[in-house]
Amino acid sequence: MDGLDALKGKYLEGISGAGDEAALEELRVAALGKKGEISLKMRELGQMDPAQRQEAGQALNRLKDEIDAALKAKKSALADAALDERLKSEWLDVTLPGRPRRQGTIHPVSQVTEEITAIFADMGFAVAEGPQIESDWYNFDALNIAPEHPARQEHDTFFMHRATGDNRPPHVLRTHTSPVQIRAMQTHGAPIRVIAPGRVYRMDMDQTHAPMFHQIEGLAIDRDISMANLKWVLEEFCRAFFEVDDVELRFRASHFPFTEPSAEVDIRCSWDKGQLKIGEGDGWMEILGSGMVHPHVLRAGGVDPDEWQGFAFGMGIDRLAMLKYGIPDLRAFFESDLRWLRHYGFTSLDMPTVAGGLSR
Ligand code: 2NL
Repeated sequence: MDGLDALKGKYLEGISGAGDEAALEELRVAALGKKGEISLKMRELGQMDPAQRQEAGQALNRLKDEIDAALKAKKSALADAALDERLKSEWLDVTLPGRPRRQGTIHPVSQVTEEITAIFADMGFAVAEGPQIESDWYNFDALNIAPEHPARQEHDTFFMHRATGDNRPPHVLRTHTSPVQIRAMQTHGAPIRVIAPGRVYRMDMDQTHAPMFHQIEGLAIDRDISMANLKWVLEEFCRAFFEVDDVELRFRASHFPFTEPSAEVDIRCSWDKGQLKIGEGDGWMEILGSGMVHPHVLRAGGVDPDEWQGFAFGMGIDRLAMLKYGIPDLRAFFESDLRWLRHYGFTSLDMPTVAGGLSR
């Protein structure tokens, strides 16, 4: 058959020079497709006499097979080259050191809140929460804090702004978590055992005071709750919190508008070369305020003081956290600097702290 050598030369040359798969496909269609040159030649066989047809048919089939094989070989060569190219550009140095994972820690205030909450939960206290913006009734009046009390002055308390003509009762940023317990009394009545942890706000700012800090207050009301119950609960708490068996507490007569009688509570401690040790020595350190709930306060909570009585106490969480973990200043809290927190032994987020966590 004429021209087969020329066809062969043309296609094998084309295939060997093809730059990509699309070019190969074009060549395949041009040669072997339905209207391809080889296919057209196959059709011519029908007009030949048998001897010619046999020879030409064999030659055409050989050519077809050769082009087929060249297409396959070139296709796999192109794929190999593409893979080589990727391997060259996407290489990975598996000997590089790993990148450290950034990992946070539980904030000391959160951790200590959780610790304190868990200890009181074991003694049957439920956790209560309430708004941080309170009416002055819940923050002051209900707690038997008289209108002329210094805490009501503008320079101690953050008062919420009111538009002129807005005559609703004033609201404040709560100065203690006591309003939470008033609300709990109103909602649940007596008997009741709750603790209220949370943020509180006072206009105070120096080396040891921040305008926002954390307080936890406790309240237990029943028919014959006494100062003896208060003493046991607080001793039990200090034993668990400071992890010392021999705690000794000292109750000093004091005054709060919301309790009568009132007592400030000191814990026995020693200062050894700047190191505080709880439960030993001849020093005392104040850790909380407490007392028997004032009848006016019970009444504000909707609890009849002729039928019920109870104790209450309040303490600063930030200071307790600093005492327990030996944190010397407030920087660790404000900056939440991980180097500070790690320095004081605060664990990574994925480390278990108190079993069960804080019930909220
Ligand atoms: C302190 C003193 C105290 C209370 C808080 C309280 C709450 C209700 C009724 C009566 Cl609802 N009392 N709370 C009682 C005594 C002291 O806190 O020095 N806190 C840092």
